Amino acid sequence: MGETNQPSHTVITMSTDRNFRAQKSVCPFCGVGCGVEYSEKSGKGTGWEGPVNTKGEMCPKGAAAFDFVDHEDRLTRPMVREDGELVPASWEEAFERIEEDLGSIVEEHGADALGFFASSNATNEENYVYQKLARMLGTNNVDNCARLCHASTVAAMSERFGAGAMTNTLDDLTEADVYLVAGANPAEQHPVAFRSYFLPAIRDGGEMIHVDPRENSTTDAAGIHLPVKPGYDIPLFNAMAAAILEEGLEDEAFLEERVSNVDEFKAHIERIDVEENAKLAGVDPDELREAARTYAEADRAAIFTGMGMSQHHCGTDNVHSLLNLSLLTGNVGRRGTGVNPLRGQNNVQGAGDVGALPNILPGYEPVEDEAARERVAEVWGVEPPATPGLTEVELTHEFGDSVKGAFVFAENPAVTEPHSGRVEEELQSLDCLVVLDLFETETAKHADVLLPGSSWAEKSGTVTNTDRQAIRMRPNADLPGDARLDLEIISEIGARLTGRPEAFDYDGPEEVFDEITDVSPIYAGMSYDGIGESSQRWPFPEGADSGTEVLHREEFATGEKTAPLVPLEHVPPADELEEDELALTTGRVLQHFNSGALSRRSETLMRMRGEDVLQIHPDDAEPRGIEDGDLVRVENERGEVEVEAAVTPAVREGAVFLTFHYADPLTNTLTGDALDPVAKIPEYKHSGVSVEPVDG
Ligand SMILES: Nc1nc2c(c(=O)[nH]1)N[C@H]1C(S)=C(S)[C@@H](COP(=O)(O)OP(=O)(O)OC[C@H]3O[C@@H](n4cnc5c(=O)[nH]c(N)nc54)[C@H](O)[C@@H]3O)O[C@H]1N2
Ligand SMILES: Nc1nc2c(c(=O)[nH]1)N[C@H]1C(S)=C(S)[C@@H](COP(=O)(O)OP(=O)(O)OC[C@H]3O[C@@H](n4cnc5c(=O)[nH]c(N)nc54)[C@H](O)[C@@H]3O)O[C@H]1N2
Ligand code: SF4
Ligand SMILES: [Mo]
Repeated sequence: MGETNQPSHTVITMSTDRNFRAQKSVCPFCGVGCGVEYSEKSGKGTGWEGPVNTKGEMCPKGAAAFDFVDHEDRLTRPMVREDGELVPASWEEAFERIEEDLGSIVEEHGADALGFFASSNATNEENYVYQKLARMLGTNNVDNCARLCHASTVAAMSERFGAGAMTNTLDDLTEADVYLVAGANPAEQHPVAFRSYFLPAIRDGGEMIHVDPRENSTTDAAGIHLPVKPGYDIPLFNAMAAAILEEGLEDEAFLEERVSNVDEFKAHIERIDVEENAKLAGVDPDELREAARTYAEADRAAIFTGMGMSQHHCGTDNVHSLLNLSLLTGNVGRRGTGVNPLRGQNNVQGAGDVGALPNILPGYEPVEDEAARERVAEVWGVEPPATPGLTEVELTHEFGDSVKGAFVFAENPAVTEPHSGRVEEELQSLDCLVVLDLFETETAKHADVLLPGSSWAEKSGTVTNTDRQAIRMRPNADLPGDARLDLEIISEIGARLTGRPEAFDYDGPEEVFDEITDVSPIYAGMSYDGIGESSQRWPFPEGADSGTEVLHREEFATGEKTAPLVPLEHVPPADELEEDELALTTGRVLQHFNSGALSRRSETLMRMRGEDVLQIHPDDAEPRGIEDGDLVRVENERGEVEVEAAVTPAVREGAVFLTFHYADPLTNTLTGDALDPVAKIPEYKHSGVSVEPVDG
């Protein structure tokens, strides 16, 4: 299987000559989806002129994308746990152990006693075969870390617009006059999209409004910054809606034609006091009004939304509050407008598209839909189960109870799920944990079977980027040691566990992609060859010439002409702040990536940004006797971490900020169990903590 990879061989030590070569592939990091390939000259990643980075642009992570590929920590042979220790094993021994251990759990307790963690870091083909494996075994317990990411955005947008994805494309968004960026920091997290698409438009006269408790590199480009208190976005956006209605800036014609529930919404918003809500949200009322005017008066205004909105226990309602603004002002269904979630990893969009979610089949067809299940059954020979499975954090919480065994593919929940102390105990309580990764991660330390997979640089397949473009990856290196292709490993496990090898007998990713186009209506018109060295965008129905760029033009993807306005109330954060406590919010920096499994293994990136620091405002530091560079203890009832303080007015007073890129300090020790009731996304962006000097 695979285009130019060797079949797996028995070399145990890392090969020094991995036959690195340049072939057009896709950056393994963020959802922008830049074309990256190996450079003979530098031994680093270099950009090719891809569908998104059309001039070959890249950020520092793209250049460092090969650093971890031949890192000495790479797993090069399977390991199985014997007498408490992970010891080397042959592939046959590892597969037999999985067959026996996961197989006997299914026999004894049923397939719902297993949990399958799919991966936003892996290709469409790998995720598709992975969810097929779970569903053919008889469980919908399959999810990916889109759950921790934009699950709330997808829930709100699917409900009202009928599609949980960017309404527009990076290209047409350069035509926007105003960018409202809420809870996102694209200058650091989506650098090429920011620098090549938005920044030129802003320099050309576009205006940016940034809603973020911190000033960061994105704020530098913003004319208006609303430093909202973490967790107080609904009062803020309700107040913007109220200011728009007070000043008569709504788009009456659009409301008439394309929007429902207008009167009820107006009645709700009329009761809102702009000044009071601004105060509650911690922002200046005049600036809030100015932001409302700027957004509503623009000919084309586009919203970008990120983790600051989605990762709250009211994440779905947070996003609803943005959808209200776009509908109220007629900013949807046209170029340069819409509501645009900037997606996380290079394939978080695709992992959901191909069905690695517990409630939907490939193409976002609900598992409860009998016709959709029958369509899938025609291709698989087995009908998927009809009841939605458990979501990622729910699954972890069931470990040791109803869920006895788990398969974790290319995720590192021991670092990235909330309330790490609890996660660690839960991982430990499984009868069998199978991990497929590149490294012996913090999660892999709990594995009973640890499988050495293929990195981005060794595989072929497709990934779907933030603006819905499927792009192809091609191998730039041979596999290290005895490692195998992820697709081959998942297919082998599928064949063995389901006892239906014919359903997992693929001649490489192209054949899998063909099956995806058979099963998933939104990919139906695409083809592997058609993508070639370019891209294809969904929705791409059978028989169409190309995919759709701007969604919801004449009607919404729900099939309705109108979408409703939704009245919303403020939802207080789950952690009530006790006296002296500060609101901890968490997030990212340019040089690191998620659990750090990859970025912490790049010398270049580590040199650019070493240890983690706690951002704290001078007015919060001073009374606590904290000075810049002091070691501080950050603590709550769930645990504590020690970290250096960076005293800076960049973070608003009352809030502190940590990244979650390190196993030490393990930031998620402090985050809590609260989940959004609809999307089941954790509240990563608000935890009550005390902060004090370590020697104080
Ligand atoms: N360099 C880098 N790039 C990445 C990643 C990475 O780890 N490193 N990860 C990728 C992934 S998986 C994702 S999901 C994306 C995420 O990309 P972003 O959404 O940009 O990620 P975050 O930094 O988590 O959060 C964005 C901003 O939300 C702000 N914020 C915190 N709390 C609140 C709040 O209550 N309200 C509001 N309005 N804002 C708040 C934070 O201060 C932060 O600046 O990035 C992707 N790209
Ligand atoms: N406090 C806090 N926590 C958060 C967040 C936050 O903002 N704050 N953000 C959340 C979000 S948005 C996300 S997306 C999650 C991310 O959570 P995770 O997905 O758990 O984090 P990653 O570091 O991306 O994990 C990727 C793992 O896959 C492995 N890997 C990478 N590529 C491959 C491959 O091709 N094959 C194989 N076999 N393995 C591979 C890597 O070695 C690594 O162990 O974290 C969440 N956690
Ligand atoms: S912007 Fe994203 S996709 Fe592009 S090089 Fe940087 S991390 Fe990779
Ligand atoms: Mo994410």
